[in-house]
Amino acid sequence: MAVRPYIVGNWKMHGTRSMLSEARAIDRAAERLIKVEVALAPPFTLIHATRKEAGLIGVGAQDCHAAEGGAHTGDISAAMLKDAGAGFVIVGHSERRADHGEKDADVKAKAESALAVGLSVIVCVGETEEQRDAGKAESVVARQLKGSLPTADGAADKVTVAYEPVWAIGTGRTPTTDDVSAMHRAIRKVLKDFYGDEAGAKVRILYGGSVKAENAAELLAADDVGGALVGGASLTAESFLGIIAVAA
Ligand code: G2H
Repeated sequence: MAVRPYIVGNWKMHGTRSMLSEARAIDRAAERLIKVEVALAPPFTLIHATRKEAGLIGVGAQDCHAAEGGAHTGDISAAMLKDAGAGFVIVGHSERRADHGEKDADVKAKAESALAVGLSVIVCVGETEEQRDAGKAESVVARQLKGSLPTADGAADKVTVAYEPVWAIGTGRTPTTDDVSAMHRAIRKVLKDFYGDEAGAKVRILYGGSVKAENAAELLAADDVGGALVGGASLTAESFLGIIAVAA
């Protein structure tokens, strides 16, 4: 595991203001857990309030539009996220790719837009079960990375990759440690080819997909796992802090 693991909670489409107490509790505990970098990505509606309530942890968003602004009803730009207090944005989550038809080029455009306003990005990649069964998991993920990663100057310093096998998301199923290790090694190779050896070596690679306190130790021990992107188990302070405690 990385020297200082990065544990990010993705609240997805969960959370009203009543959940701010969970963010506060996570933030208070994070003060003691200096060995772990902790962040939350609440829904857009809670970013500003979470930033105000939780001053120590990172706060980010789950998506942004690629355009700087304009006639895009219902969308949110990277600059708006920054203004609301976000420090990072997740792009290319498989739920966005599936629900909104986002392609690698869209994900890349969003990542570039986020970097342009000074946000960091978490770029998500991952294969479906069908692709894994067909022996294509690594080639699919490599293709997603090459198409989705931003290329602006200094991009590698602001990018984190999250490997989330689609079949493991919210299902309770997880890959074996060997499978995670093999994929993270493959992702590292792509990152070095893409950004150069030095810059590509520094990019953090998170694992995501049904991470909980009970399986976190095993998943975080796999090769080149720099932390976790956590969905369901980040919705309460108790379950999220259980994972953070394992990572510390
Ligand atoms: C994967 C993950 C968080 P969960 O999507 O991004 O969610 O932990 O619920 O599988």
